[in-house]
This record gives sequence, structure tokens and C-alpha cells, in this order.
Amino acid sequence: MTQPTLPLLYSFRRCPYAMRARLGLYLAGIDVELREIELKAKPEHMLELNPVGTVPTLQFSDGQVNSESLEIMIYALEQAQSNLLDNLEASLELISINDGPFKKSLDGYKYPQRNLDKTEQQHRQDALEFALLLNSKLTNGPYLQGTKASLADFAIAPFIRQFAHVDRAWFDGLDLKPLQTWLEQFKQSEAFLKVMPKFEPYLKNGKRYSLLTGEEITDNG
Ligand SMILES: N[C@@H](CCC(=O)N[C@@H](CS)C(=O)NCC(=O)O)C(=O)O
Repeated sequence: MTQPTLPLLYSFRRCPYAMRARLGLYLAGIDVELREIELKAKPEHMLELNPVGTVPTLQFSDGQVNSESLEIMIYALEQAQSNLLDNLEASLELISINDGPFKKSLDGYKYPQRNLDKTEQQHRQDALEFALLLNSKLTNGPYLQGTKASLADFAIAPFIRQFAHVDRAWFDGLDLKPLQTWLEQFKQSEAFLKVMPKFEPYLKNGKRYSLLTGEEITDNG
């Protein structure tokens, strides 16, 4: 029997945007054919679909393309009628700070030599402002919106993970227990572990993976 064509996702394991898209699709139970890329060597087909050359790049079975991680998440969770989309406005407000000023400070902190407008310390201090905001939210419960997980948790955690990993000892030494606990819970969550196998790059040996099972896709289905 011919298998229906899965949507195609070009992804990069460590990219927080790609991670966010994989999480949304996984949590919605939507399978895709995952092709792992390296940012220094992007497949021609991906660049045809998305000339900007960013991951995630998702091609639906009908040919349409979306390369915005947040839109992919919301689309997927809508399909699944997921209650992660409850209180969406509050989630989007936090995500916009994450994707705007926090991401800028995070990049400055990670790559200070490319962001000489401020010192590494200043970039880190600016990024810390957002961490403090999240920490204050997390004093009301284990999730950013209190007792229930929401879009915000899954959309933001990949970026806080990156922030924490720049200097683990420094992050772990902060007096931000609720945030540190939230990040640990995220890293141990089923969804995170399922979207993080060490996929081999598509250009290296043509391997393609099912996002939901993590197994390689072979031509005979
Ligand atoms: N607006 C995009 C941004 C995605 C993005 O910037 N991804 C980075 C990797 S984390 C990328 O692909 N950069 C291209 C490159 O470095 O060549 C989204 O939210 O999905």
C-alpha cells in the first residue's frame, strides 16, 4: 500500500526555534519526515522552499511552506485542539519578550565578539531580566501560567536552556530556584527527550526520520 506523504521538516537539533516547532508537532501528534541539516551546509531543496535559509522549514503535504516556528507550533496545537493554547494572549505576551529583547541579549551573551555594542556581562545582565520575570511567574506554580502547562512553557524553554548552558555554573548558582526547577522538568519531559535524538544530517547519508517515533524512514515504509 502506498503511504500518504508526510509533511517535510528541515530541522537543526540544537536550534531553539526548530526545537520549538518539533515540540509543537510532537505534542500535537503530527508526524513529519524530519531532515536534519547543518547550518553551514543547507540542502538545495530547503533553500528552494525557504530562500532565507532558516530552520525550521516545514513543507505541508499540499506543498505549502511555513518557516516561522511559532506559527508552526500554533498550527499544530490547533489541529490537536490542545489546551496548551488556553490563555493564548498571556503566552504570546511572554513569547514576544523572549523572541525580541531576550533573544537579542542571549545572542550578545553567547557571541560577545559579534555584539560589541555591550560587554558580555551587560548582555548577560539584560538577559537575566527576562529570567527574573519568568522566575516570578513560576512562584505561582510549576508552569509559567501557574498550575497548567501552556504554549509559553514549550515555546520559551528551549531558549532558557540555551541561556543556562552558556555558563552552567553561573546559572546554577543563581538564586532562581523556581526557574531552575522548571528548566530541569522541561529537560526531563517526555516531549523534549523525544524531539532530541541525535539525528544524522540528511546531506551526509540521506537519512530521514519520523518525528513521532524517532525511527529512520525507509523507502519501503
Ligand atoms: N523566524 C524564524 C527564525 C528561525 C532562525 O533564526 N533559525 C536559525 C537557527 S537557530 C537559522 O536557521 N539561522 C540561519 C543560519 O544560521 O544560517 C522562526 O521563528 O522560526
